[in-house]
Amino acid sequence: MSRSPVLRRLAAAAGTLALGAAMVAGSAVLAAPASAHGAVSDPPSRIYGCYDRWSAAWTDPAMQTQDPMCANAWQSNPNAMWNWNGMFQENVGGRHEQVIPNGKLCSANNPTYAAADTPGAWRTTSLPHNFRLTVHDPSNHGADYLRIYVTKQGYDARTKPLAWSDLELLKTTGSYPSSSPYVTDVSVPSDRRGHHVVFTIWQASHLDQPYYQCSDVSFGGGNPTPNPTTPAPNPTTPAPNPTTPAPNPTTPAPNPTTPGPNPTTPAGACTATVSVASAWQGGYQATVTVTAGSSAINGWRATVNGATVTQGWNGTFSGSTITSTSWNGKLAAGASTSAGFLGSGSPGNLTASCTAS
Ligand SMILES: [Cu+2]
Repeated sequence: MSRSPVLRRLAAAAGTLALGAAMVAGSAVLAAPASAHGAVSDPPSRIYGCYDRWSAAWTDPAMQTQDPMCANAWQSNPNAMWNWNGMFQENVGGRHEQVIPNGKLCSANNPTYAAADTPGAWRTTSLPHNFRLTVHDPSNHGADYLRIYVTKQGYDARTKPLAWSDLELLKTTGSYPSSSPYVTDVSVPSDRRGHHVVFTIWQASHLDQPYYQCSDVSFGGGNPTPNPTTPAPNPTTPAPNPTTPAPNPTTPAPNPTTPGPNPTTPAGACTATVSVASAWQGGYQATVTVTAGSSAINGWRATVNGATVTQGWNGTFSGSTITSTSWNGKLAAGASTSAGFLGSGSPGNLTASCTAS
């Protein structure tokens, strides 16, 4: 069998990855994840599933043939896989369809997880039309509700990025106390056959912090959709630098804290705080929370002192200065929004400041 250029390139990248992994301590890639948040674990959501199936062997070239979409996701951003539990937005106010654009549903509109939006031969979980869905949440945030959708018959998960119009709402649950897991029984119309996507919104209770995730499932007895044998799509980002050590997920994650509005902040001003959501050897993930003062603001610029930002989201980043985007710049008096970033090195003592515009 002759191999396509893409397959050859992937094989070469895997060889590089394997070399890189051999250079770092095995314990770095074998340990349990940091646990600041949670994910849909059954049927496994895309990023969680890739983490769960491959974190102990993420440099194994077999992933490219056995689980090609996971191979693409791991190559796109290994940090995202170790942070499988962070697929959320904040302060959405229930406006899920306004905040998450079509084509970005499976990443929670979080660029860190962009690979999850790529259509393709994601590995599916075979399910009956009545099944039980589980959200695994080591941080015990509780849930205001779980909202569960399934794709309409005819939707093709292998070719089309998921849009809201592809979904049929199945149920919205009541609330759950803050003791994970959150479990609900789901009934899918019997016309669904083959590869479908179950889309779940988990509205956590500790903050206005909804999580968005796609689980690839297969309905209908027999073996309607064999699991992947097709090649992964062209990686859009280069393979990770083999000399970069794998993130070490053994470091416990501090509980992120989000401050309330500060009543002493003057009109037309803002405050910013920074909290580290999870950390590992050589890097960390942090959230910057910006809060308007006693009057509304039209935009903001926050600077994180002491951070070396490698990747950010929900803002425009220049070094460690974050400028608000079109969707999170306008804040009512006392309202908050957040941006996030991956930093290199140790987080140390981070502080943040804010200027309103
Ligand atoms: Cu959390």
